[in-house]
Amino acid sequence: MTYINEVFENVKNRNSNEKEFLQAVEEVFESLTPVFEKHPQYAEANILERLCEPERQILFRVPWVDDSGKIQVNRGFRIQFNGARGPYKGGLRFHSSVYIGIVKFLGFEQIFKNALTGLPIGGGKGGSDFDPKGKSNAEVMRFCQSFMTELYRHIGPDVDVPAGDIGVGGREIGYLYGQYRRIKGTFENGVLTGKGLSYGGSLVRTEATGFGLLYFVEEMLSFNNQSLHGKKVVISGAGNVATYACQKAQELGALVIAMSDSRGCIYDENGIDLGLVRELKEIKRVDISEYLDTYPNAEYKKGFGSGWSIPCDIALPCATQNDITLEHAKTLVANGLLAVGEGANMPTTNEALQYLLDHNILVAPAKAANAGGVATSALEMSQNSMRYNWTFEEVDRKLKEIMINIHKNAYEASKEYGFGYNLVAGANIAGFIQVAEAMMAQGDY
Ligand code: NDP
Ligand code: 2IT
Repeated sequence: MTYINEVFENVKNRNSNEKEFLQAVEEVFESLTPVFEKHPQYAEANILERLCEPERQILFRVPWVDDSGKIQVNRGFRIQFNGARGPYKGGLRFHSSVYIGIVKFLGFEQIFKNALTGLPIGGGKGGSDFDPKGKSNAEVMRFCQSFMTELYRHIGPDVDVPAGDIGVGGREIGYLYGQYRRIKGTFENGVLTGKGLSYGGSLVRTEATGFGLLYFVEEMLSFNNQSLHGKKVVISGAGNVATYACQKAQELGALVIAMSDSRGCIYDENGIDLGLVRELKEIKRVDISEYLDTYPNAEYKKGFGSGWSIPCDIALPCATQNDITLEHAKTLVANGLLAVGEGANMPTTNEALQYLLDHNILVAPAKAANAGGVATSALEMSQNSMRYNWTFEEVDRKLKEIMINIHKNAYEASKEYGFGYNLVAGANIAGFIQVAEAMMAQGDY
């Protein structure tokens, strides 16, 4: 058995109940054979087994009082996966599906993504099985305060810097920071990113993941003599990543014809009215199907994943993991798909990903394509350290440069290790080598 297969068997045995984590590990390992052939020292140092075991896993109780006076209990997680390149960095996800396997898959992906940004950040992730849906503002605040009452002792601007993810946006980050400041008695705002502008947030952080995704996709298309102009785009999700992906796609001349939420998808062949989607999902927090009250000629397709049956040139999954299945991939390809840009983390199953690559679809993989969010978080940390703010244009320019650079590094790694133009393999390899080198240099046994 090769070293890589041997480690994967061990990881499977040790984490047999964590299917999302195993999926993420397998996807990375599939790219690494030529790397281990060229660098046998990584196997000698048993880098892979070390990489798959988090440096630290924190699990905690989060008790809080709901509006009726009843005490509720949720689970809190923070996984400090790999700190070889910098303070642990990665978001918090609040969603009823959160368990250790989800946090570990996200943390594992984050290690390589963060390395790809070229900025000094390690990999981590956290969250809770708390479901913010249907909770009052006061309940969300009390939950966030209780969550931070335990988390604060494990994080810090040079230790571990959480941010948002599904279910955690500007409101939640504000409540989390308020509690951190109250407990610590210092204004250490570099401890969280995605903050509001009034207390040290960075311009462009809100838009960064969606904008960065489109900068990356634009670069990938232009490298292949294509462009976004006039392309039909289907986006899944209607949250932070999806809305700013939609905005930038429209600005770059694409026609976004569909968006979705967890219950279904709206299809508007004249082009999605993003202002209305934002009003429904961000302000009113209602079902996306209400889009049809204003645009009765649009179509509503029930069910998660229903958007992938709509013929399009570019698919941008921006909702959650395992959104594009093999069946969806077959339909998309049969309908003439050109490219996929992964805004969400691991939105494509491994079988679907292989099918897309086998059919010469251009794939912008999540680790590379959605790295603009965390890269801008790192820029927020820099600004907090300097106690200074860059302008919107300055941060946006840096974000674009970073995305173009990630594309270049992923392509070059892919070419160097015999994968041609395969950004999935290239991103895995380029990210892995950065982390492996930092671990080797530090001994880190
Ligand atoms: P949000 O909570 O803002 O939005 C999530 C969107 O996805 C909502 O529209 C939600 O619908 C929809 N959705 C559909 N199915 C599911 C499901 N099963 N679980 C959760 N959401 C679902 O999250 P973000 O936009 O921040 O994150 C989207 C994806 O992007 C995630 O994979 C995240 O890890 C990734 N990501 C986020 C970054 C960030 O900076 N925020 C950075 C990099 C990646 P509904 O309204 O019905 O819940
Ligand atoms: O998946 C991700 O990269 C994020 N949710 C953003 C993490 C961050 O620290 O900004």
